[in-house]
Amino acid sequence: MAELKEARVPDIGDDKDVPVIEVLVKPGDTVSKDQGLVTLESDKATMEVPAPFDGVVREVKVKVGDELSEGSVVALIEPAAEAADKPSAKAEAKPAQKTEEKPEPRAEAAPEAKPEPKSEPEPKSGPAQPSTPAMNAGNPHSPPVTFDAEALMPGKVPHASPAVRLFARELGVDLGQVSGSARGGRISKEDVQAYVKSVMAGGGAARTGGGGLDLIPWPKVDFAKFGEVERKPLSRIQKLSGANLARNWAMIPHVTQFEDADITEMEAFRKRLGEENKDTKVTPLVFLIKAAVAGLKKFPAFNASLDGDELVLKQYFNIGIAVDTPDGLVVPVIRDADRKGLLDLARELGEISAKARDKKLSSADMQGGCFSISSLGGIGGTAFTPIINAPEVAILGVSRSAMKPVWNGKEFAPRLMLPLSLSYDHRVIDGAAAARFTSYLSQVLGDLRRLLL
Ligand code: CAO
Repeated sequence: MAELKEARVPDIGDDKDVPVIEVLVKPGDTVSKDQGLVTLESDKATMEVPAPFDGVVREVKVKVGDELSEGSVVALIEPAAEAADKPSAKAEAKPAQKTEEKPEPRAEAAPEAKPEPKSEPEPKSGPAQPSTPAMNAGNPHSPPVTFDAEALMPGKVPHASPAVRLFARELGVDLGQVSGSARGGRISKEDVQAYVKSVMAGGGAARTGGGGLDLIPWPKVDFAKFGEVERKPLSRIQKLSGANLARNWAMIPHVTQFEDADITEMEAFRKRLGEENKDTKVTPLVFLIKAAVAGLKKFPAFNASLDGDELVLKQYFNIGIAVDTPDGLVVPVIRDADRKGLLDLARELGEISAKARDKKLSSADMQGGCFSISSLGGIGGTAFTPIINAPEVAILGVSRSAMKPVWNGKEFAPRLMLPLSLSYDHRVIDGAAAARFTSYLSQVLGDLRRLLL
């Protein structure tokens, strides 16, 4: 057996007594030069101690929790025959010593090398190596390496070993988005895998692209422990709408404005219309579509979408209608609602509702919406907070009308009141504008002649 050589912790700058958090090799492992032997984690960063040459690990001298400083022996390695014959390999095998040479700063570790916040520093050249920033343990001329992770990655520095960082980088995962489940919140390979799975399943949508919500993992409960359960897969629509709703809820700053509209006169007119047009079902919703269009015309910010730093103001009036189907919620769109009369709208509403329930909607039927209405009036309730259908900026929720005593200045009079709940994107719409919008809707529904103005 060739002579065993020591692999030692190289110059790691000012860091001392740095704990071992991971032992990456065991006796008998064949290692190549620069392959990580153990991972150290200081207050600022994690770093690997690399093998100084090719060979076979014969003894590992440290365990997790040991605290190491420059020169500490990590392992005994039997150099590969070829490497052992090379004088340079022998030199490399010497214990790391401080060099008198003026060190050149390494590009990876230099504080001036400022990558984008939260992005992982890429190796300067060649294929990515597990050791970032590499410590050349065997080269006595290697400069001291400073591991100022804050300078490399300003803001939150995720705790993860270089191998996990490499793994994440290969998958394009921003470790800032991943919650660590290992000791001290450290991110393991399994955490990265779980994160990728949740994103693929739509559950991670809220955690990406939005500045990083630092959410704790979803609770895992063995429900069967507490009683009998049945498992039922989500429908395709539920999966799709769930992912959209979760993103919209997490990314849009929602505020909901409530208002009651006096629809006593409107209801009388609706009943008359119904009697005159027995083949068409005229529900309060068609009046709401008309009133919404009038509101969008008067308050163009509600008929807008955010596109980066710009607001896209639409000159058309397509209204999405939330339809409840046995498979979940869908939102078909009534196009050019401004050009359609109440009866046309009533017929179209009947058609799209039937199409939705018969699963015959195409994706084109659900595109191009400007503003949505979600009516639970046929079911009940007094108010709710609808979730905005991005990239729209507002949605109108409608609850069940009820007869209420309303003070008319002289006495309480019975009036049919319709509860409205307007959720809006506060990045685009201010509270005052929302209150004006709902007041306007209430006025229009209270006196339909206003639609003619
Ligand atoms: N107040 C009192 N009664 C109302 C009402 C209201 N605000 N809105 C509707 N009604 C009445 C209708 O007039 C109708 O009465 P009749 O049977 O006596 O004619 C009855 O309630 C049922 O109406 P409808 O629900 O069939 O029709 P609609 O035009 O109001 O709504 C549709 C159509 C497709 C929007 C609705 O069927 C639906 O799916 N609503 C659920 C939407 C939803 O799930 N939203 C939640 C999204 S967030 O999870």
